[in-house]
Amino acid sequence: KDLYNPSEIEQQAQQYWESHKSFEVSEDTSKEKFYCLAMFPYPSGRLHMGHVRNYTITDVIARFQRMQGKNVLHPMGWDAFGLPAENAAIKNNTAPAKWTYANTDYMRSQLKELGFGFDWTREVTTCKPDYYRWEQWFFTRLYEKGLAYKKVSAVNWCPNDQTVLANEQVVEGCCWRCDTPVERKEIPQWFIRITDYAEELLKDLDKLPHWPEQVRTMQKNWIGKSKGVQMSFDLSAPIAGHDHFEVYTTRPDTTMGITYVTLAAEHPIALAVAEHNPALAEFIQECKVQSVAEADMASMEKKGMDTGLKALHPITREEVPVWVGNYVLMDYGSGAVMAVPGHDQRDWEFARKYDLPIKQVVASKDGEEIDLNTAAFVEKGILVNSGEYDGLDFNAAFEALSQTLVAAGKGRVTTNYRLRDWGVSRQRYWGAPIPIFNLPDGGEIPVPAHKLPILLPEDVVMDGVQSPIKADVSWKKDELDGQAVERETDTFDTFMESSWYYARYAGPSSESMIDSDKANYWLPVDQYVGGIEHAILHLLYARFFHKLMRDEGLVACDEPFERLLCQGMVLKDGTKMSKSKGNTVDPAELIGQYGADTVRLFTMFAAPPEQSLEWTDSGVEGAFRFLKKLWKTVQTHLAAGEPGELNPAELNDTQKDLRRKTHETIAKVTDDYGRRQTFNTAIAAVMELLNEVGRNADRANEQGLSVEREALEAAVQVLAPIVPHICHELWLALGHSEPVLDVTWPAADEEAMVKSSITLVAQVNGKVRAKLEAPADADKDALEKLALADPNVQKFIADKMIRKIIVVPGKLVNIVVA
Ligand code: ANZ
Repeated sequence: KDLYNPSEIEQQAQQYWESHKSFEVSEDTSKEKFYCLAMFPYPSGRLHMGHVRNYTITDVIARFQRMQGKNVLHPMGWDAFGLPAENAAIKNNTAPAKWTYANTDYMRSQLKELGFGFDWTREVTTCKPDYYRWEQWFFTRLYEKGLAYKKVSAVNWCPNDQTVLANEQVVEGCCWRCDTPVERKEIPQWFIRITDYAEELLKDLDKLPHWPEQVRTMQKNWIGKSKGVQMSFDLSAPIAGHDHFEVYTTRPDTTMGITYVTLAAEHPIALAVAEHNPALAEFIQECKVQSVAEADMASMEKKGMDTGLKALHPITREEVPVWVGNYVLMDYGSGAVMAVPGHDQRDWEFARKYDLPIKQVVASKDGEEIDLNTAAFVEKGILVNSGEYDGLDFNAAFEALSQTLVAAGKGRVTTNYRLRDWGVSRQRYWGAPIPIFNLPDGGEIPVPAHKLPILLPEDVVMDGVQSPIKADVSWKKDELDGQAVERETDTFDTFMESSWYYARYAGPSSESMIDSDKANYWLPVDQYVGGIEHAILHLLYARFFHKLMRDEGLVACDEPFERLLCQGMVLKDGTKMSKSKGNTVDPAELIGQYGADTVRLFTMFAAPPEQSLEWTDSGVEGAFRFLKKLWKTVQTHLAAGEPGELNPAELNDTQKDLRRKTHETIAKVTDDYGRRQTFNTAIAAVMELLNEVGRNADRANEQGLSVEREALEAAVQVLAPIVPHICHELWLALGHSEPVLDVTWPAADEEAMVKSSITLVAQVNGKVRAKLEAPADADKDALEKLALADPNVQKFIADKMIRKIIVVPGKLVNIVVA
C-alpha cells in the first residue's frame, strides 16, 4: 500500500464505475440537470492529445457538477462518416465500415482507460442506420416543407477527392483536406434553406452571452448582413429579350462615380452576348474553372471582357460600358455590380488593368488629400463631383440617393446576407444516402417513410475512382407502388450528422428521431467544449438544425448550446502537435508509463483550458511526482492512527493555521472550478495545501491528526474530478464507503477562515520601524500599546515627544513624534 501503483488502482476504480453503472443517467426531475458535452471525435484510429485535452476538460466539469448535486449527462459517440475512411479503406484494402468500426472499438477502449465518465448507453455512431435513418426522415420532412431543394449550380470541385466542397471547405483556393487547387463545376445539388433562418441565426447570437466573443463575431461576419440598394440599369438596346438588369450595392452614396458595370460570367445577359461572340464565350468558359469561394474573389487576379453593350446610368442616363468580370459572383446580390473604381478596390484594379475611367466622388472627412493613382479611396466620407449631392456625408447621401432612385423607379432599399444556402450533396460513398427517388420521366420524390432507411451497403470494394453505390448499377434500382424508380446516389455532407447528435444523446429512441420528453429535460447543453476550428461551420449548422428541429416540434428551446468553451491547441516545441509535423505524443504510451491520472493532471495543470498547452516531459514528470506525494502523505497519515473528533476550540495556533488553509483552499478551488474555469490554479492551490500539511505535521496530537484528516479529505475531494482514480482509492482508504464521485462538494467554513492573529506594521513618523503580531480582535488601545512596547520603535522615539498616534486597524500604527 505504500507505493503509488497507478495501473492497479486505475483498473479497480474503472471496474467499480463500470459495475455500478456510475455514469448512466436518467431524466430525474427531482434534481437540477447539467448537460456537459464534448465535440465527438472522428474515429481516425487512435486518440491524439487534442482529444485527451478536450475530454479531460468535459470530464472534470461533469464530475464537478455532479459533486454539486446535479444530475449530469456526459455522453460520447462517433462522427463516423467521411472521406478519410474511404482513403484509408483504399490504402489498406478494406471497407470503410470495417475500418471505422475497428477504430471506434479501439478508441472507445482508450477513452475508458482514461477514466472518462461517459454514459455509454447513449453512444451514437453516425454511420449506423439507427442514426442516419432519422436524418433521412428529417430531410424528407424538410423537402415537404420546401426547405430542401435541388438546383444546378456552380460548385467548388476538388479534382483529387472527386467531390464538391462547401465554400467553407475551400481554403485559399484549395481543398481543405488535400490542398489541391479547387475548380468550378456545374452539377445538380441538394440544398437546405439556411438563408431562411439567416436573420434568426444572427439575432439569436444575442442569446448566447456565454459564448466566446470571437466565435459570435465570426458567425456574425459569416452571416454577413448588409443594408444596401437594389438598383436597376436599362440597356441602351435590348438583347435577347433583356432590356435591363439589377445590381446590389451597399454604397449608393457612390452612385455618381459609376464609370462602367460588371456582370458575372454566368449572368443571363453575358450568356446572351456570348451566343454571338466566341471570344466572350471562351472567356466565360475560362471563368468556370475557378473557385467560387468568395474570399478568393478579392485576392485573385481580376480579369474581364467588354460585352460591347451599353447601360444607362439610372440618374444621369449617361451611357456606361457593360463588362463581364471574373470577380463578380452569380449568386450574390443580383450577379452584377455597378463599378465605382474610385472607391472600390476590386473595381479599381479592374479599371487600371483595362484602362477604364476612374472618378472621385467621395472626399476624406478630415480634408486629407486623396491619390486615386495608388489605390481606391474606400472609406466613407463627404460627397464631391456629385452635383446636388455634394457635401453630404455617407448617411445623408445614402438617404438622398436611394430616395431619388426609388422615386425614379430605379431602385429599392434592401437587406442582403452573405450566407448562402447549405449545399449538402456529396458525390462520395461513405455518407448517408440522400433519401430521394428519381422518377423515370424526370422529377423526384422524397423516399416515403415506409421505404426508409435507404441503407448504405457496408461490404464494398473501393477502387479509388467511383463511389461503390454509383458504380453498382443495381444498387440504384428500387420500386415504389409498382413503379420503377432510381435512388439518389449522392450522400449527405457529414456536417449533417454532427448537427443533431447532441439531441439524439439527450433523447434516444428506436421509434423516432428524438424522444422529445427526454431531450427537453436535458436541453440546452449547459456546457459545450471543442476546438475553435468549429467556430463557424459546425456551430452554425448545429444552431440552424436545432431551429429546424424546434419548428418540427422535436425540441423546445431556441438554441442548442448555452455555454461554449473553445479549448486551446496542444503544442510541442512551440508548434501545433500534429502527425504531419511528427511531434506527436501518444496518449497510450503515456498511460502505460504513468497512468491516466498523471496524463489528466498534466493536461489540466499546464494551462487554463482556452489557452494553448505546451507539452513538456518535465511537466508530466512533475504531475506524476505530485500524485506520488499525495499517495504517500495519505498513507503516512493513516499509519499514524485514528484521529478523534475535530474540536475547533481545542486547536493550537499551528493547527488553526492548517485548518484555515484547508478552508481557504476549498473556497478558492470552488471558484476556480465553477465561475472561472481555471483548473490549473485550482490544482496549484491544492499543491500548496499539501505543502502546508507537510510543514505542519502534528501527528502525535489527536487534534493535530484530525486537522490533517480534514485537510487531506478536502484535497482528495476537490482533486477527484481531475484525478478520479487515485482519489477514488484514497477516499475509500480514508474510511468512507460512498465513492468520492457521489460525495457532496465540501463547503468552506467561514469560521475556520477567520484569522486568529494579524500582522501589521508600526511606523515612526511614517517610516516602518517594526512588524507587529496582534490578536485579530485587538482594539485601538491594545494596538497602540503593542507598538509602543516594541524595542525598535522605542529606539526611534527615544526622548522625543509623542504628538499623535494614528491606528489603521489591520494595517498599521503610526507614531508621530517631534
Ligand atoms: C458599388 C460599390 C462602391 C460597392 C463602393 C462597394 C464600394 P457586401 O458589403 O459584402 O455585402 N457586389 C455586389 N454584388 C456582387 C456580386 N454578385 N459579386 C461581387 N461583388 C458584388 O458587398 C456589397 C458590395 O459588393 C456591393 O457594393 C458591390 O460593390 C459588391 F465604393 O457596389 B458595391
